[in-house]
Amino acid sequence: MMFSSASRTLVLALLTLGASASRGGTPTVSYNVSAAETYLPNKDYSNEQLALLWYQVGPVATHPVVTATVEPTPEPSWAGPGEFHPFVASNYPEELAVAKLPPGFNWGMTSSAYQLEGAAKDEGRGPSIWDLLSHRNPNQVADNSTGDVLAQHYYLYKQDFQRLAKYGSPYYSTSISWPRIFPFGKGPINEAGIKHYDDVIAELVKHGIKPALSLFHWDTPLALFNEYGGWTNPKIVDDYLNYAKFVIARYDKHVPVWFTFNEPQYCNWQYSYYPAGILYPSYGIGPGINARFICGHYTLLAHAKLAKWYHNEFKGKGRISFKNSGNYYQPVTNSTGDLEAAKRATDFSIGWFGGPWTDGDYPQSLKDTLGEILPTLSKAEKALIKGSCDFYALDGYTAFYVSELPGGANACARNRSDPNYPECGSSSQVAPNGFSIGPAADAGASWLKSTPTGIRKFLSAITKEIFPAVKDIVVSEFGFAEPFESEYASVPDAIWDLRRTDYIQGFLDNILLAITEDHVNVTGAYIWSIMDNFEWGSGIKTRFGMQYVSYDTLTRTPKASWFQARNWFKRHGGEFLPGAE
Ligand code: PNW
Repeated sequence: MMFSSASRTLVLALLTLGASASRGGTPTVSYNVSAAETYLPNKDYSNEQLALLWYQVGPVATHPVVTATVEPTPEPSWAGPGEFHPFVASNYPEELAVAKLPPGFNWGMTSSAYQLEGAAKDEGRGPSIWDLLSHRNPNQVADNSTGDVLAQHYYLYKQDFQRLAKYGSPYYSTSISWPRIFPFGKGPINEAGIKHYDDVIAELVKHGIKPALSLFHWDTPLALFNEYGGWTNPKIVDDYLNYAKFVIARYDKHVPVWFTFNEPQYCNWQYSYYPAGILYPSYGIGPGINARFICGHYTLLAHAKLAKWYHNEFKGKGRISFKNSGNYYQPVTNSTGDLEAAKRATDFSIGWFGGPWTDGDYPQSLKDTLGEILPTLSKAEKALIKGSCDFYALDGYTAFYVSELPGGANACARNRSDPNYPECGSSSQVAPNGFSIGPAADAGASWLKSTPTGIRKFLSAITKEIFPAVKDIVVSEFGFAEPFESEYASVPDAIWDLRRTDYIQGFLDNILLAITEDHVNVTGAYIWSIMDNFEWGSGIKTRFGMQYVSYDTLTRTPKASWFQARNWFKRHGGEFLPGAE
């Protein structure tokens, strides 16, 4: 096969498997050393090792037709809707009548590797923990979907980028799949995976689309989880650096924006609740609050090490940061308790990873509340973290009201069995007047309400109060899951996504108001997502795409929001590619 160097370990080749291959069955793996074959020093064992990893996942589906890279066909001429129903109007016609975006404003669509590529087992890719979780963990994914096939972007990227070029957005933000390049997370390199990404980057460059690339979007190589528990073990830092440096060295010439990590806050749920019987590290700690903060710790260190290497040693050409999952927390009243609760909520979400903008350390409230649960940062580590981001990247989707707990935060912070520990505040998306804080998204994204004025407040709060050191902020993701979109029997009905269209208009308007009225230096905005994809625990039924994906025919159809966004960027002086329609 396509591994460039042989792995010398025989350990996994010695496994005798007695695994139940059906979805939901608990795999049992017995180690039968007596059945070992003689170790042959010149034999490449990586294919056996890879087969064993995939055996742990179980049978992987493939698309019946699209199994190789497809050349693009001519684009249909798409005209947006609007003859009998207008687009969504701006709520700020006077303030924004002549408002223009600053020159060079970065904008475009987004996606991530596992959520869009499909072709899960093809061309030498190793499994990530998400292959295992989606296949093996009952109730992990609400609609039982997996990332096996999806929109087959792995083979249809040429068509997808041709469409983006016609759309004219100058940037495209996506991620590289670590286990496509290093199927075991480290060790042998998969040449086919590299060739694929070489082609992907070349295709973007051909169209003049600038890639903003995330090196990690939650798809930890399964082999590293098996070996040492993924992000709960310090070994992950070097393995990540080895992979990330390889990718940067190869593509930096063409990549003006690097994200070391997508939302390190994912440690909250990925390492709190992972099913210990299914993800079963042979080394490492089990799920829970310790794992959560250890995961965050090694993620922050890995980010800082890579970013410092990027500028100081590698002398990279681009800018580097990580994407933060952050929502605006509004205190319900101006009482001290509510104000403190909102501050705590912010500390525990974006403050946790705010070191690059402060003294490099964790917020005091985390240290006081978590005690020995929170790893300590040495002086040298703090120095490494401080200043390790070139700009602030905010994935800011929604907003919450926050109030003080009835017993106060302090009692909770001292009591680890309090159900609200460690955040020790109460957050809600129901306003005091009984309405939800904004119109709700699909039930599969129950955390998401449309709150456009929240993003404006948040952009000011981050740059003026929370991290005044931030001089440049990018909204690296925002987007909406139209309620019930998968319920429509007809695509023409589904693509009139009025609530998403309203969300996009409102967010863009408020991002521009933050620039023109509040003087916040917002330098980019990226919409999640280029097309419908795998929404983690909600699967494919919850759709975030600006294009509708018909999973039977693999057709992508632009929705009304796609046109609304393009009209908005045209009206407000957004830059378009020369070939744009
Ligand atoms: C982001 N929240 O995740 C991720 O980067 C994407 O992979 C994901 O598909 C997208 O948003 C939509 O969910 C988030 O609870 C998940 O506030 C949850 C939250 C925010 C972002």
